[in-house]
Amino acid sequence: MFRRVLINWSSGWKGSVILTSFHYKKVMARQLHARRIEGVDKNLWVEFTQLAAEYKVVNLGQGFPDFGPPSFVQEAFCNAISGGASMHQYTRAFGHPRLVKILAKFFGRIVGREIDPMEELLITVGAYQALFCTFQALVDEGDEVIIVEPFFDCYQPMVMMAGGTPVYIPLKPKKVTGPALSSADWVLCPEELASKFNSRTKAIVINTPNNPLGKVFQRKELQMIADLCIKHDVLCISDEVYEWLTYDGEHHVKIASLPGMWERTVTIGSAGKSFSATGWKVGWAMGAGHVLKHLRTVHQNSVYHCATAAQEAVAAGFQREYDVFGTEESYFRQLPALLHAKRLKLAKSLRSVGLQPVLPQGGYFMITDIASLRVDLNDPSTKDEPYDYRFVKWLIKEKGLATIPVSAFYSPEHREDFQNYVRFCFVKEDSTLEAAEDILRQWSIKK
Ligand code: IK2
Repeated sequence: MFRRVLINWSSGWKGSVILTSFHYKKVMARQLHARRIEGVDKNLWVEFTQLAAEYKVVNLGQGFPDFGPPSFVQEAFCNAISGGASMHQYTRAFGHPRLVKILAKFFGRIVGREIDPMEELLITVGAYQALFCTFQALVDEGDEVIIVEPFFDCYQPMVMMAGGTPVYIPLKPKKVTGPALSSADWVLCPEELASKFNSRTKAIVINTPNNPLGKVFQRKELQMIADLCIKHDVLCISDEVYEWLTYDGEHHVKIASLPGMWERTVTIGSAGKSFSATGWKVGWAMGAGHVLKHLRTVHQNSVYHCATAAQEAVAAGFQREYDVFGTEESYFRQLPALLHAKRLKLAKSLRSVGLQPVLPQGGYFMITDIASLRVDLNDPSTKDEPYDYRFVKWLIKEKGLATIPVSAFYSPEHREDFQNYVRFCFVKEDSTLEAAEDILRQWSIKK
């Protein structure tokens, strides 16, 4: 079979060629997709959420609570929906006025400056879209973006889709003898970090508290990053979606609050994580007006607008939290207290079957080394995958327990060094954590 194809060269030449059907398919396949999506087609969450749904599992995989949001935000959502026609129509494209105003007031008190609600905040479809707008708006072809490993997996494809080059710097366990038992033991090497900055560096991405490790960056560590950003005139993208979730007296510090950093930091937040309502997908980007205006350009030309009623409910939630901030009544105090207990419960279960989890200082997750389990994985369909991918698939299929492979949070360069860890989400009902413990125990008895 032959096919005639019309060609329109950029030089101005027009004509046609005849191709065999084999070459025709290749040419058409090459023409169909944009080059910027090459190499970013795989997605961890799509793959593992689907697999967990196919099998009947106890799900400690993806990071969402299996309990609902607090009643005051649920009521706020119901009130918004029954509150009149305007709640069902478009609101301001860059953020519902009530929401940006209360966020400006709320975070203004934390960063110790007046925040302009209209210029310095952008409401997005979850933190995910805030990240997308940030990378699209600020990263150009040829720019380098430093990413601290382990990292929330979407940073890498988002940098690449913007035409940038990711440059990685891994957190490494401090103690070289014996396993690291706290996320605090995982640190950046100052010299190695400094060596990553050069004239092509546009931005650095940090995530505190970190997903998947649970590290909460200390003021000293943030100051080291801030000094390098200022010295090299580099932006900082600070993903702080777990900002309320710190344990054992740890304290979350916003890098934007350090001297000289407000002007160069985009801080990313999530109402889904703040109020245990991940399905609402309300997030935000916050930063200086001269930076945020570029994010608005991407937003207005892509998503344009986020659900009005969800924004209204989140605004009511933040208003309530503003009024009770720092008191026992505050959800931002109650949630970490609840999760602290769940985190200890999960750590105890993992230890009871001989595992040594890395105790997180913050966030939703706990990672543990699985090398000691010595599972003989003989599924030929996964033989070319990293060990943790194969292990997690086996655990889902054979034992009915869903977790997430940690090497997915590393660059291809460093993935091999971290393929003996898996991540557990502990933001689950106690009954779910107990069901997971039962699975682990049954299995360890049989071994
Ligand atoms: N940034 C980080 C660090 C996140 O963890 C998330 C949500 N992750 O949840 C998936 C998982 O790790 O199991 C986001 C951003 C996105 O937040 P949002 O849901 O508000 O878009």
